[in-house]
Amino acid sequence: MDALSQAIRDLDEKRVNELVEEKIKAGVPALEIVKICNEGMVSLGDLFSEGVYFISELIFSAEILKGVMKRLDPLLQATGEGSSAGKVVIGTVKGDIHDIGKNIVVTLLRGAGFEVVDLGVDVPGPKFMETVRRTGARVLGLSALLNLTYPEMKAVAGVAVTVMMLLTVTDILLRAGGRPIIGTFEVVSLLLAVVIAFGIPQVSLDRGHVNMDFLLERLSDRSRRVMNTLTRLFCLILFAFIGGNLFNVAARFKTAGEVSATIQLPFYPIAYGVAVCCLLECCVFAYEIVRIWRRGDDHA
Ligand code: B12
Repeated sequence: MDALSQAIRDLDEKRVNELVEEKIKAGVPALEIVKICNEGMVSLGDLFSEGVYFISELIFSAEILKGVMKRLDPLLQATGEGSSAGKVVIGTVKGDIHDIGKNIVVTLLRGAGFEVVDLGVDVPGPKFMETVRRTGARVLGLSALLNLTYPEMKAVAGVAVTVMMLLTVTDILLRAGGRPIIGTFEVVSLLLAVVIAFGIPQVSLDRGHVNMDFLLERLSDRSRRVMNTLTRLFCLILFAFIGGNLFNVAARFKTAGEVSATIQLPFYPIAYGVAVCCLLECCVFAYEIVRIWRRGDDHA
């Protein structure tokens, strides 16, 4: 572990600041310093979940990191190209107040020329949807560090399903009168991608997928855990592969300016959203693997 990560984990604020200065002087990119700090925060978080640290230490760690971010912010902003790249709505979902990571993303997006509408923390699902509609933003970023908040992401999927249903029903009714809503098919197809992508992490966490328990139940406890670990690992690799590829596809859509046939909806924001959700799904699988071995949850 890097000395800076260690100093963060040990809550040694003075040393953290010294090491950050040293790294800046040595020409280490600001984003790389953030990454190193993040490793320290993850390790500190583990100590918290093991009961070694308490909430007071967590709060102190946040203060240390906020100090570091104050120093790094101008450097992060300078990494951008400065062109106007589009509008992004972002926020931390309801029930969650973690915002250090989200603020870094905001800084980077602004630095890269995006116009960012930051809704802050503890933001309810409908507020996200309303802001996207009002601002016409093409990218929506949801930040969530607590597992408990996945239902809020599911709520975004829920709103998308409702819009799909209303649109479809209205379109059918208007079609009867010879006045269909142009573009219904395209909007519904894209919303379907949103529904699947934003719903899938919660489905995995709830184990809402189809399981073949009747086979697993015949195995010994250890073999069952190994089997469960292997399936999660396989899914993790699969989703990482799909997510990675989708980022490339989204970038290609963006460069090529790919839009839908009738109402010219751009494809790339949806592709980016689905890619991010695939990576989130990887986190769920990684968490499941830890859970299988940590808590002896053999049916995980
Ligand atoms: C600091 C911290 C706090 C601070 C937060 C201060 C703040 N203003 O943000 C305080 C003390 C308030 C806090 C409170 C709690 N915390 Co806390 N916290 C942490 C800790 C140690 C670090 C988080 C952090 O800032 N990391 C550094 C940043 C740079 O990384 P990041 O947030 O991951 O962000 C990066 C990426 O995720 C990504 N990213 C983030 N957002 C977005 C958004 C988009 C759109 C994109 C593309 C990318 C992106 O980019 C960022 C830059 O690389 C983590 C440990 C961990 N493993 O993360 C626990 C952790 C998240 N906390 C945890 C818990 C349990 C809590 C509490 C419930 C504790 C309690 N008993 O009260 C409360 C919950 C309060 C609430 N309702 O939200 C658990 C969550 C467990 C879980 N999975 O559900 C963790 C994992 C600790 C642990 N191992 O147990 N916490």
